[in-house]
Amino acid sequence: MNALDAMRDAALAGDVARAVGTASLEARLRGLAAHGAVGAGTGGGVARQALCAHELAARRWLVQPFARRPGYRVGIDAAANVFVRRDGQESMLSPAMTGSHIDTQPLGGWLDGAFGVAAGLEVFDALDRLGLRTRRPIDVAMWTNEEGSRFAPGLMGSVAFTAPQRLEAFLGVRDGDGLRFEAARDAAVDDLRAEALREGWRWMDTPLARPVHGYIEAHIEQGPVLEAEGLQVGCVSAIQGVRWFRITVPGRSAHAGTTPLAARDDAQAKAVRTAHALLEHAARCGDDRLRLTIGRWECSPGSINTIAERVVFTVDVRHPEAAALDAVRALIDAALPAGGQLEVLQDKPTVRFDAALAGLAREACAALQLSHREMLSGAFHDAMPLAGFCPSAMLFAPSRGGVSHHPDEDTPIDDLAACTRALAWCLARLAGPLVSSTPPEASKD
Ligand code: HGY
Ligand code: MN
Ligand code: MN
Repeated sequence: MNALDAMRDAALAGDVARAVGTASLEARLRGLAAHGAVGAGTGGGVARQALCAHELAARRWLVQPFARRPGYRVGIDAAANVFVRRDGQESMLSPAMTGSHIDTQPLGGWLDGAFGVAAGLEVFDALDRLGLRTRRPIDVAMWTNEEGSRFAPGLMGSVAFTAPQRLEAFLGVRDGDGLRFEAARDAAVDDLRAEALREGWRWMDTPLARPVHGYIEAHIEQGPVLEAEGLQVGCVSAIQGVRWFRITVPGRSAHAGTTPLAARDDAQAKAVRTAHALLEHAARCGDDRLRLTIGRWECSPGSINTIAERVVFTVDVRHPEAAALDAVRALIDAALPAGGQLEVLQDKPTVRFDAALAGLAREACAALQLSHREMLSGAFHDAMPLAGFCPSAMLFAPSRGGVSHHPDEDTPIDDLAACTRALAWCLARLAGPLVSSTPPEASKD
């Protein structure tokens, strides 16, 4: 590409970025939050776990404005990932892709994942406002079950998309009520296909592992760094490694009042000792990059006056270096009580993003004069499996107080809009060059 074309593309990318609407972005985010909102508005948090009724309704709601708009198509794949496609001039080319997830923690915030999907759809609206068409198609993905809190592991949708052979094992995973992921997946696919038939949506086939030209995801930081440094955007260079374990400790239930300590086989006492060894390691190892969390603890029979016969608890450990994760694994093996069971639910090594695409993110911030820095992601994201599948990168918006996975999760809308503008700039370049075209009329409804 010659210098003149590059300058023209950068100028048009700036136009697309400036066509991002703060009000329309906020309206879409607040409308999305209403699907599963606890209490009025967004302050009470959002309960929209993977593939529950709220999420299926939210998927239909997000897709609907585009599904009949000329130049757009919709699809859902075998992992129930939903895609909204904006056609390009050369529609056979592999797409530039963005997106994130709209499933939440059992009681999460209104922006985790939701922001990346809303930002991608806002870029579509910005391109429509300008009547511009990109060379490549652009897909906005709504990945299935990123959180992993209903069905473990997390990232099921994006892992299955990038490695279809993994889907089979996911289908048999059950949630706390014993429902198989396969049943929830089937219901989600049927639900969207039925709506598409009812509404006459323009449909497209979306096979797993179809080629993607590049993937860039916008997400809230979910940590304190950007806010503390007063920066607008994080250009993410890597995501730290994460491992999830489920530990089952057996015991024998007996009477709390009559059973001498020496005669007990107390699952609770044994599990607490194991958990304490892990927490002590995290507290005393002197490595403040280590993140170790015991998030779920189930005890049976759970009666105040009966010695526990079984405890099941989870460990979530994160670190940029595999050796630190290995050390925790070795400690678990050593501290596991006799008869204890260890299941590895998730083991994802640190991923580094594509240097050129991470550079484009920084170029976008410089062109748009957005204060920014390069940074590591403490949380995992759908860009993690995508990073091993196609050139990938991420953009972060600040999180107020660094809070996430909590109803207080929040980000000033101007910061969300700034990050969306950076995303728009990147997508315009990734899917470019841009040409003017008759803007797809807004859908009649
Ligand atoms: O747990 C995570 O890192 C992500 O927010 N699901
Ligand atoms: Mn997320
Ligand atoms: Mn999350």
